[in-house]
Amino acid sequence: MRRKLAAGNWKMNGLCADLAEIEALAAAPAPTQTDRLICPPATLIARAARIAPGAIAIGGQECHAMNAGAHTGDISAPMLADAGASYVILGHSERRQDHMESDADVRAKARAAHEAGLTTLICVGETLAERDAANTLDIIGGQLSGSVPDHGTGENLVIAYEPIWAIGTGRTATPEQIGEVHDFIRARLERRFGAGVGRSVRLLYGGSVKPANADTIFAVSNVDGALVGGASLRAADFGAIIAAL
Ligand code: G2H
Repeated sequence: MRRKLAAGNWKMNGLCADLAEIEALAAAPAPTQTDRLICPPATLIARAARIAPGAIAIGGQECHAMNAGAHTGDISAPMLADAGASYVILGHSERRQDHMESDADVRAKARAAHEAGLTTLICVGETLAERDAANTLDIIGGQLSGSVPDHGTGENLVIAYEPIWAIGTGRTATPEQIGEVHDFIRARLERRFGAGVGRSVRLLYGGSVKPANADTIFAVSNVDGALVGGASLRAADFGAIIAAL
């Protein structure tokens, strides 16, 4: 039985005052079957991790493939762990697009993150042009083979399916579109890692998830939770999404 996961991706949003939203989330009734995760900007990780350890997990939004060295402006997986993070988002489409991250980059970062004891939340997703050309499953399959390292387990790996055309646009994929891709990802993981591991990896949907559409999305097969951007910034909205899980 997979636990549910509600993951908030604050992206480049959040100042010290916004830590109050994590406090408010921690004060809300704790769902028994659901893990709650906030990935704030790196500047807030250490403080966020001290708010409610055990109740609200904290994650980074990115890490370098090397553990240390001359890489100005970068942050390593051991640094994230040292600051109190237990997860890291990798391969988000905004990173793939803005920082030219390839599948091989994501895989190398994931390896470093696993060595540091972090759970990786690896993102995959197609563009609108790829969907319109009926290439969605090929694209997702390629990203999975290229980005996910060989030693994935139910504990160190979470996959987030985020159709790029649904991110921050207010457009969500239909339940049928989500179900088709999530079932495909599950089958691919089972084939690669065996049924035991393949069935234990949690699959999240991301892309304009909101309180108003959470129920519909969470009813889809093989959806174990959500990676939420804009609607995770306020505890009231994120709490409502968590309650729907
Ligand atoms: C997709 C998602 C979180 P939003 O990027 O990763 O953001 O919910 O704002 O579409």
